[in-house]
Amino acid sequence: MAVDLLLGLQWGDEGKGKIVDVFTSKYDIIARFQGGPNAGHTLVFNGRKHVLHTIPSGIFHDNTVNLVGNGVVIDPVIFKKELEKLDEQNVDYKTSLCISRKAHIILPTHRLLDAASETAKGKAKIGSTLKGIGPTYMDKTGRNGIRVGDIELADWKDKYRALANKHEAMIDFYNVDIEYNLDELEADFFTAIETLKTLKFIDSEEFIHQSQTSGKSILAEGAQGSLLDIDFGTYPFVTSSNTTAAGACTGLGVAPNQIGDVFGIFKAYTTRVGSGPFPTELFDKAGETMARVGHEFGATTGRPRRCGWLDLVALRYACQVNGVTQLIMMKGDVLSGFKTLKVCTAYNYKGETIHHLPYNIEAENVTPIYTEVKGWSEDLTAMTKASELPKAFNDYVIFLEKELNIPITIVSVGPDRKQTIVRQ
Ligand code: 2SA
Ligand code: MG
Repeated sequence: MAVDLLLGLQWGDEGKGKIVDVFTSKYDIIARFQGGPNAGHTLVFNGRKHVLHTIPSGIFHDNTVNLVGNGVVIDPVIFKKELEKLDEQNVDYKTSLCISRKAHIILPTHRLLDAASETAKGKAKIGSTLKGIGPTYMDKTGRNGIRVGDIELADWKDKYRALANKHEAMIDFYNVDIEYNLDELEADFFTAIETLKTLKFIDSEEFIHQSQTSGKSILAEGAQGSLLDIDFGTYPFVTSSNTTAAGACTGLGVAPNQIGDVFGIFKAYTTRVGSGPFPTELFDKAGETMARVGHEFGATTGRPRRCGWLDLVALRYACQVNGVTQLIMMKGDVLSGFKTLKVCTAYNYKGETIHHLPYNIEAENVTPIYTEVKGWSEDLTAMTKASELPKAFNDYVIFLEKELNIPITIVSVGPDRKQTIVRQ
């Protein structure tokens, strides 16, 4: 069976966790393929909020296998904390959670290097989540990393020591003020490694292949968003993995011709956390309203998210790069009460009107060109059927479908599992 993908099309925080949770009953396996504890996937059900970082969002369903794929980077300390939260809720993950032996491990010194690098950059910092993501992927591509499979081997601590020593020298090289006690960090790390070892480590590409052959349905769950992709995002203000569809192939071992539906998730407006260009960013009341009503704070770091109008130039680009087959629009409820809504349909790029994403989208080169559409005043949050949605809301959705030429099959009108409306 083909593997379906669920991907964020903007700068992350589109609501992937919620939709994976809603979709899970349709799939046998949910698999994460990139990123790590920089992700914050929020799920709300039975009146409770759950935030996952590394563990796939299918974990709250019985009978679903949750795979942490080879493309993911794992911080054992954060992973242990996530497991403890699941323990508190009596979630039995011993049989339903498995980890690829080829996933890379985030060391305490990777986190320190992330902090040192960001501090050294000063104003030019990426605004990373400081979870050690960049340095861990650097060691992966530099062929120095430690993988989950390594910790099953007798001599892995020698490799660890050599790498941690090198990292310490690199931290010194940055020559920035970073206080840390490596002995304490390592004590936590090695305890967490022992917890990790109690879980099921597998050769995940083989598992995926066998599952496909035996007719199991698989959903690959993306983290962050397409505009944070290391290749196609707003480099250097990106994360260090491929967040786009191709990342699912390399991060799980799925062949490109085995990809089925590609569900693309976007917010009815745009947000970004961390530094980097954001053409439709708002610095006025409208932006403040989106942030306040939409509770726009990072699920991992708590940082306030920057807000702005929907950018169709960027969204069209993300749809192209990912081969999106169905769109899911989130947070339409947040826009209730705006008399008119603006949608960016083109850019003025150095005086010329363009419809594609240029190499450089910094404010000095790009000014958004907006189309205004009518807003709606109705509260959408209690609506459960497509027939209840107000006309102006439907017109907004239809306008976007026409611009993007892809159907918007689901709209979400609130954070709860139940606040999800299938349109067609
Ligand atoms: P990193 O930590 O090296 O991956 O950071 C590099 C850039 O990627 C951004 N990034 C994110 N943007 C949105 N959401 C993310 N996850 C968390 C959430 C973020 C949080 O769900 O809210 O809590 O702050 C995420 N992860 C990485 C990051 O802001 C940098 O711009
Ligand atoms: Mg998030």
